[in-house]
Amino acid sequence: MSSDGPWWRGAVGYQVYPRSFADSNGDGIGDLEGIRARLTYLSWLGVDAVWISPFYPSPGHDHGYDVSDYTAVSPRHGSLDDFDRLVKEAKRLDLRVLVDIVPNHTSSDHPWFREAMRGTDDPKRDYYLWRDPAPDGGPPNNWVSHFGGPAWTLDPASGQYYCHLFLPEQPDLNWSNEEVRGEFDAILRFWCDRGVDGFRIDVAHGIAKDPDFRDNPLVREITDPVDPRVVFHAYDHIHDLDQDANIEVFRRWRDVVRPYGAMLIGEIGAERPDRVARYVKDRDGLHTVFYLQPVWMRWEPARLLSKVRAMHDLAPTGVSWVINNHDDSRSVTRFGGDPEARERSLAVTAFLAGLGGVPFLFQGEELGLSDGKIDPSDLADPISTRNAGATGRDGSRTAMPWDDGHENGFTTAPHAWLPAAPRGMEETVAGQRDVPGSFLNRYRDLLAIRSAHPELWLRPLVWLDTPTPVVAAYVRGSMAIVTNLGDAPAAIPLPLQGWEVVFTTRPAPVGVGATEVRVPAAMTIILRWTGP
Ligand code: TEU
Ligand code: CA
Repeated sequence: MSSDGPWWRGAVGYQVYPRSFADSNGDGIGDLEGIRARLTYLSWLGVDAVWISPFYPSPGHDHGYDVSDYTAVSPRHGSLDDFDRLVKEAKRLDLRVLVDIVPNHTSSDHPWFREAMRGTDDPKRDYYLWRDPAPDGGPPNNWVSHFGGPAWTLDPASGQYYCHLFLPEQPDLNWSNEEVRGEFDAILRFWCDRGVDGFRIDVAHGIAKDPDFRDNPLVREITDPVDPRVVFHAYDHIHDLDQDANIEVFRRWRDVVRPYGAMLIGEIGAERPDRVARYVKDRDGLHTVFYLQPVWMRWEPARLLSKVRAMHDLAPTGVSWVINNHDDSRSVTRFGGDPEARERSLAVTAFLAGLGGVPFLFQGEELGLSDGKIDPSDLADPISTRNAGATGRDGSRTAMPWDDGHENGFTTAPHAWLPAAPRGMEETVAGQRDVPGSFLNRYRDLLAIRSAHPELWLRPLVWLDTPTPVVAAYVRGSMAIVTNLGDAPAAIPLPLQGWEVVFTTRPAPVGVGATEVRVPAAMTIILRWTGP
């Protein structure tokens, strides 16, 4: 990391899904104390910041993304004292802590919603989005929930519908209400005062809604009515997502966190890079955005490279780069599911590592994990439990494999909250940590190289011409990153003579000639110019 500029300049983040990281008290559910005890591992790995997915009180219909109290810790995951201890240990290790803030919706168990349900005159009624039925008595418009069915549920007592872009148990807040805005200012300050270094903002692109609640246009045929994501993506979400008013809210948040030096990272689920870039381009709202296209993709290397390049060029320091998170299949599974897919994942990560912004790993990505294997009767994600036959998000959420003991060292309970097939020793931290050249050590080496060469994020980036769209290369100062995501070796022309290879994602020989470099398939290399 550099001492110039904000703390996150040059940093690398790591996402912890708290339910599945480490269980300290043997109840099968990961907790804050489990995370605290493993921070030395993250420090050894070389990450700078840890983003912890929600650990707040929650009925758990969406595994914590249905929050019933924004300023407390769920007993399921520990206590505020545990949180304070975690922050203290993080500071000792020079790690930053980011918490996940869920402003689009609360849990239906949140006291605000319980009050709002008392009737149309309740002072909290306007904290949420209520509409009268359509003339036929049905939902007020055609908006659909991400998790299946309409985005509206009828409250029989008042005869009105409330809006929910996710589960009926996740009613959407009304962000045009000034009091709602004030509540969140206080929530952000609460966590900043407790020592957090920033926030990952859930569904940041969804909080404001069209004031007239107009229908979204249907733009694609609904090919699979069982899969809520197929249904959701058949609409162009011009009225329920990505409204201009979102950006205004984040300008206000920027003012709230400025005195603390805290970072705002938005989860922006928009598809087009120009729409995503809007949230960071004026440098007065969010600091960075998650660009999710690489998390949603199967192995389409040419498309991946062109999307990423477009996103980078629109926001050269404004992207938190990810290829994995808790919402989709792991990249190793999406990229083919075999050992070669692991190489593809690491090659993509190394390519992203020099693009500026803040790269993030998702727990277990550094081990080269593919999706966990779960018995269909144990599936827990509402996408599968509420839509028979749909593939949910559980595959990426199985327990972190620490060693080859009982439940891979995650818990002493008979099994984890999300039971899954055990992983072999070679997939665990213990099985890779002391093995030079292991997948884990290659990740660690990549992070060390990045940190040792600040030019990789500080110097201007210049793209190089490449022979095919599955190859990309750029130079930053005296460093160059060349990626070959094709299935065959590629020769890439280099400017100047005198490059030396400082890192390769896989242990394969690289031929550096006078005017070009030959890179094997599914591999990224980092070069340094040492003079002719
Ligand atoms: O996910 C939001 C989400 O579903 C996006 O990935 C989606 O594809 C995009 O918003 C399209 O609009 C977040 C959390 O990461 C997820 O775990 C939660 O279930 C969800 O919000 C609801 O809180
Ligand atoms: Ca526990």
